[in-house]
Amino acid sequence: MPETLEQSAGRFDTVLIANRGEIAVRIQRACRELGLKTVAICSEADRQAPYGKTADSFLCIGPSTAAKSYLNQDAILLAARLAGAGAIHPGYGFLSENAAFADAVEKAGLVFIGPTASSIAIMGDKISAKRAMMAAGVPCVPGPDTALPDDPATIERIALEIGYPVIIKAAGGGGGRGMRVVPKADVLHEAIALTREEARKAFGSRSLYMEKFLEHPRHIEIQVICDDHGNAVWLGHRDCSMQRRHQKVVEEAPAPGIAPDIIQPVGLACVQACLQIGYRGVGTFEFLYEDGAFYFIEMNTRLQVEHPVTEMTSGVDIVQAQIRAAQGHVLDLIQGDVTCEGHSFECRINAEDPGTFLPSAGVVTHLALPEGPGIRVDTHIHAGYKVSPYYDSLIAKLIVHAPTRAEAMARMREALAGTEIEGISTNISFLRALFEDGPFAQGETDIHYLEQWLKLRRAA
Ligand code: MV4
Repeated sequence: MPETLEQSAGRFDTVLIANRGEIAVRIQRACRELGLKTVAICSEADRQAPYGKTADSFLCIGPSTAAKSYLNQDAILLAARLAGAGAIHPGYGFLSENAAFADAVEKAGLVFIGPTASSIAIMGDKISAKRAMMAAGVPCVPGPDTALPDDPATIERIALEIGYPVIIKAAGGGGGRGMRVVPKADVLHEAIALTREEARKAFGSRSLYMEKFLEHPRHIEIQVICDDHGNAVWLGHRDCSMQRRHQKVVEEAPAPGIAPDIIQPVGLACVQACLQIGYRGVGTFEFLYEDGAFYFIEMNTRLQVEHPVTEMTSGVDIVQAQIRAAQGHVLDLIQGDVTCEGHSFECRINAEDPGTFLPSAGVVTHLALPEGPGIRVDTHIHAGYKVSPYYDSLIAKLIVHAPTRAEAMARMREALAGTEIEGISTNISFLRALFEDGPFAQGETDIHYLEQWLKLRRAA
């Protein structure tokens, strides 16, 4: 007899969390709330981490270097087998967008909490991603959805058709890696040669594509969640323009100043794209937004660092929804149920030198975290915690929610004032200054704003 829906749902009762830090804590909480048992893994540097003590089982899988622990696919699969896990949650970073890993997890008879390996592979190749989006009616940056040919004359013709300035991007890149702006025709071939060589070295593929270069866009994301039964919804949008060197610093939901009737068709097109490619779980569509228009650039097939701002405004627990989708459950909300209430900000608190931005390792000697209505802190640290130099410098996420954007900003100022971290350097003073900035308060900032602001502050 074929499996019924209810029999296929709940395919696992134990989840191995293949990650560390705040997101390991966050995923563990969601698993417990769903009645699932958890398996924590760690590297030697994280042996003392509290997330190990709160899990049902805890295994050290390798040395401190991520390549030998959190990126060691065989060690993670072995740990899952030893601990009796039926599923693996990859979190973000590490193996979360590795199609080969998703495939290996499924081949081992476990559930990968994320989309299929084939969805990950389609979105990992930025040209096939763009083709899928164009086919679904998602607005894209002007430029072909095919790889650049080798013939110089054809390349010149494509650039002229798009119109300078153009940008050359590696199909295997993304997140700001492997791209080069071409202001005018005289440097076109040189730019292509350089980017090809970088792409070959960094991504093992010389495949490139060309787009119109947008000079002053904002970075706006649309969050989707899909089940395995042909249901998908979008949960609203975020503005992630406040970034430095492709590292986001502050995120907010909703993106300020975007009229609902402008973004609605874009959100629906994202949902359509998900249905067309058979997408499962959570996903993020990244757009550039300039002069009132949206342009798709990339899709992220993982849970994102900034998911909390969407949780605050939509009321949906995105991590729980993601796990339930992986269990085979039917999505328990329809588009008509989705609302956006109030405004949310997230500040990423990093252990870093405020002047040089270099990571700052050491022991947290004193810690005070803010609390109160509309304040949430996602963190894995405590007084006495040792911040190791091996991993990302993110040590906490400060999230606020309030009825309006102005009130949410005031609440973040209050939350930042109540945050004290001693023993290591952090970016808290810099975040406090940013929340006093006029243009930011007006919601008038593009993707270049923060770097310009830092330059002015250094000069002052
Ligand atoms: C662009 C662009 C302008 N025009 N594409 C950088 C990260 C990667 N996701 C895509 N990126 C960009 N693509 C076109 N056609 C400018 C950027 C970009 C950027 C995008 C989002 C957030 C911050 C950014 C910082 C510099 C450049």
